[in-house]
Amino acid sequence: MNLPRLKLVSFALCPYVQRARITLLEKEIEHEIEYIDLNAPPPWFFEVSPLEKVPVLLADDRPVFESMVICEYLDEITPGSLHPEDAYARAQNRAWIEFGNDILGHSYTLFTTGEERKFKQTVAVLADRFDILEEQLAHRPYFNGKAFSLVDAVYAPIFRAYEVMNKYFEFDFLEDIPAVLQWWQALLQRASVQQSVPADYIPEMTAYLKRQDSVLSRYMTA
Ligand SMILES: N[C@@H](CCC(=O)N[C@@H](CS)C(=O)NCC(=O)O)C(=O)O
Repeated sequence: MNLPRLKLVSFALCPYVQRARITLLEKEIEHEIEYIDLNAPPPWFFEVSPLEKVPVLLADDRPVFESMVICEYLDEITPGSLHPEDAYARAQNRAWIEFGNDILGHSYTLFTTGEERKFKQTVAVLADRFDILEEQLAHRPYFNGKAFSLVDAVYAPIFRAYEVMNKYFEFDFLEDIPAVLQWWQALLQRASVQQSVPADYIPEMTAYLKRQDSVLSRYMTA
């Protein structure tokens, strides 16, 4: 494979970074990874990231931004595909990826809101989202069955973050979604998923959540 020199500009806890890294690992693509401090990014970061967000992929120093664009770019420049071959199935997968982005948005509110009312509302919204996901899951062990795909790469980081929160807060809705939980476990056992974060992810994520002046952080430190 004659690929560009690839560097993934990253933040250690970012779920959007993780999906790109999972894609790199699944497709066995040689790459470098550079973690930056999002609170004090290096000056060059502003030149390569128009929205000042990670991930950014540098391909022969040319930036590609937006995590799903990065995943699809990586998928396209390497043999085989992490998307289904059938166009309709691919469209469905992309729609469920959008749904995953929506879950991530609400999850961020869950991590950060300091208002009890907003926290409860967000738990209710997420319960609804996970119920919808439960209805949708028709295959095992991954979203499309045996073949791991980009939709799996998107949900694995979500489940990993919930795994950390679960130790401190009981999400009642998790009791009624057995298919999601099976998918969750299958993903967390996957080598690419395990290798997509630094070794200290759990303590770092725990510390990050506790640092927020949020309802969740109060549960975590109670
Ligand atoms: N839509 C973007 C979202 C990326 C994103 O929100 N990244 C966060 C870190 S997890 C970030 O860089 N935040 C910095 C900021 O908003 O200033 C993508 O999919 O790449």
